[in-house]
Amino acid sequence: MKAHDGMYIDGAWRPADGRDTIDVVNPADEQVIGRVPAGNALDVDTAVRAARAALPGWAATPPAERAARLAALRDVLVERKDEIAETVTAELGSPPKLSQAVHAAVPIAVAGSYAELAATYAFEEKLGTSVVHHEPVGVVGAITPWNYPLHQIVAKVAPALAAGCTIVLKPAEDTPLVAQLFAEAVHEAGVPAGVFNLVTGLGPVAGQALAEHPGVDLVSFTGSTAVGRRIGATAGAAVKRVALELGGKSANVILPSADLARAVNVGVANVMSNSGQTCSAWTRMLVHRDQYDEAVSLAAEAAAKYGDRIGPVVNAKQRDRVRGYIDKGVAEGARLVAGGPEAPREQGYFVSPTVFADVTDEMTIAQEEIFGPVLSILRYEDEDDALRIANGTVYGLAGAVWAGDEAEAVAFARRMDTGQVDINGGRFNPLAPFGGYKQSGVGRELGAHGLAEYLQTKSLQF
Ligand code: TXE
Repeated sequence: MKAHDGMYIDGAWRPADGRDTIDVVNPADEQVIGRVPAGNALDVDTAVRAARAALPGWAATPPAERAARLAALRDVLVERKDEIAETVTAELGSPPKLSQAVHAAVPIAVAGSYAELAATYAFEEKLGTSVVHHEPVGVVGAITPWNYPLHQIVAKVAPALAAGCTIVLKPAEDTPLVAQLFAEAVHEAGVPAGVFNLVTGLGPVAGQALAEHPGVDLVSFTGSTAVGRRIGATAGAAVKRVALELGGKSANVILPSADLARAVNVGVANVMSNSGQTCSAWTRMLVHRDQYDEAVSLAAEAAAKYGDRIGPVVNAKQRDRVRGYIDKGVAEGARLVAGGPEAPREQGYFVSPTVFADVTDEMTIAQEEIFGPVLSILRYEDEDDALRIANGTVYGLAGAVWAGDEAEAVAFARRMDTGQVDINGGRFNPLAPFGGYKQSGVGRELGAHGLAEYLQTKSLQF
């Protein structure tokens, strides 16, 4: 695969200061497919300085022109859609169909939505006798994970560009190639030098240097709760803005009036898609005790059909982590009805689609984010019991409710402590805010709410 051996800083590919490199590995066959530089603190500093220097010019660029650059960026992503999908398949291991339909298509939709929002957003509003200006926060340090590698980048960079911020991106070390492709696209779209900068590197080195850099005004992070907590603490100590998109343990609540077979099948597909590496995945299925046995057999049957078609997980560490949770589920007394413990394969970081029945609320697999193709099915007695279980984790990112009638599902969803709920299946909407209640994070991404994260307000009093 094509890989740059430098960093994209101030509008050009420049040699890295650090001599270290990172091997990019295809998780399906464990072959090295590329090598990128591992940036150090000096590389981060060079990028932040470029972003600071470009800030006044980009912040003063009229929103209509920023919108035009975003529309051009969307167009380049459309032209290079196949290349994006192939790159994500190579470095993440996702099946080609998913790479096209989600990993390439969703960022294109999000870039398009921000091209429109930049043109139409009320950056200035009159409130009584005051005029309020919504101004860019400044230099953004964006740190992204590997699970939806391009989406996670675009969900931060597009609103930041729309707002008039400049950016330094540190993408995940497992998936830097699509980040390099994105930097090329930004360049082709005519975004001025220094507005967007890319530093590839390791989290504890380049990521940490970016999160701690005094020249960064806002850190936007998506990843593990452990790292997010530290980044939040660092930002708090420096009194700087921070946005955190962290883990989830979302509940899929199937009310007795729902179409059970559809709810179970869509629920299983939701967890297995992207090999379970989705922060909003509905990893806990909640079923009424009278329908429990039927739901379990439907779920077991659905999961068995997927096999290795779901693709591998991203690396050996994640595979071992997921397998560790499967072992724990067995040890704590949950009943395996699909998949389960297995020895590492000769090639590829595969984990079989796994379903646990008889999972109870206090089990580790019902509480902790597994981030693999593992579904837990829990039994509830009545609606209040379902709500207690649904709300009974430290997380609150997403969820789903199924019912025969939409109003019944909505009434339940309103009682859930979570940032997003899919009603009878739901569908992706790039304008709807996405983000967590409780320990799932701080702030929102996507749509106008996502744009607001990158703005600060100034009131002019008359
Ligand atoms: O995450 P990390 P990992 C969860 C999921 C998964 C677990 C571990 O449960 O199993 O996290 O994944 C950068 N300072 N999610 O280890 O380490 C790192 O380089 C600054 C949920 O891959 O948090 C990468 O760019 N940055 C999730 C990014 O943080 C640091 C998506 C995420 O990596 C850093 C991914 C540091 N000290 C994992 N250490 C979601 N919410 O979607 C690492 N990084």
